[in-house]
Amino acid sequence: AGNAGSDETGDLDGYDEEQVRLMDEVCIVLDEDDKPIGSASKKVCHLMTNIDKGLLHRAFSVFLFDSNQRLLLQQRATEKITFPDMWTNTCCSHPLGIPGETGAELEAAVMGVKRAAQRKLEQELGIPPEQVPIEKFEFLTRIHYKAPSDGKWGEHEIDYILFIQADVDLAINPNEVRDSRYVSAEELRQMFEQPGLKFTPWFKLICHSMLFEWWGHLGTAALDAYKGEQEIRRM
Ligand code: DMA
Ligand code: MN
Repeated sequence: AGNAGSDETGDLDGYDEEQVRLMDEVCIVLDEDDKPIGSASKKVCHLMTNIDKGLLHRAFSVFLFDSNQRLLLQQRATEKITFPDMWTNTCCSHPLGIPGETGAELEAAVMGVKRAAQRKLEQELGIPPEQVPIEKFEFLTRIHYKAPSDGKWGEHEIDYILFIQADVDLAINPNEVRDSRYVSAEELRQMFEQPGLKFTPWFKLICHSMLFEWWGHLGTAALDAYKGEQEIRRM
């Protein structure tokens, strides 16, 4: 109980105290060409009432593979305000309006999301930053998508797709992550056949478009052709 989660409009009443606190993070607000046009709280950016008016922000999705080409998945914690309990890629979040994570031109923006990715891999999964050095991340492309969560909350993002191949130590933060597992491509395809499992909308979009093609080229020069795409994919 207590008032930690309350605000003027009561949007955050009843949610986990730590997740409510994180709703004060400052996200980067974008125009449709991924140019920063301002900032707004994580809470403001994820309310469907604002998304329905066109509010768009910057995000990233990390796909971490081990040296056996297996992808690390996570199941989001029950405490998450958006998309709780759903299976998804290794780690997702937002670059913040803080030094080092912002950027107007693509090159600076990519550097910013890589720094944010390293920060969140540690916060969500306990991965030591030195095991995921900035220069090991590969930027593939950007995906512009919109997805409601539960009616009140949702996503509307330009999502930077980052690959990294590294063998890491995990120390899961249970406030963020309920479960995790490494999967081969075949095992992930089988998970989609299991009726009880729910997946995040962005992970489904990426799986049903490019993921398996990219994954097939992991660790080979053929992946180079897919890196650093300039065009934003609209989904
Ligand atoms: C937001 O992820 C980013 C994408 C690509 C959906 P999230 O809800 O896991 O963010 P956070 O971990 O910061 O709550
Ligand atoms: Mn978001």
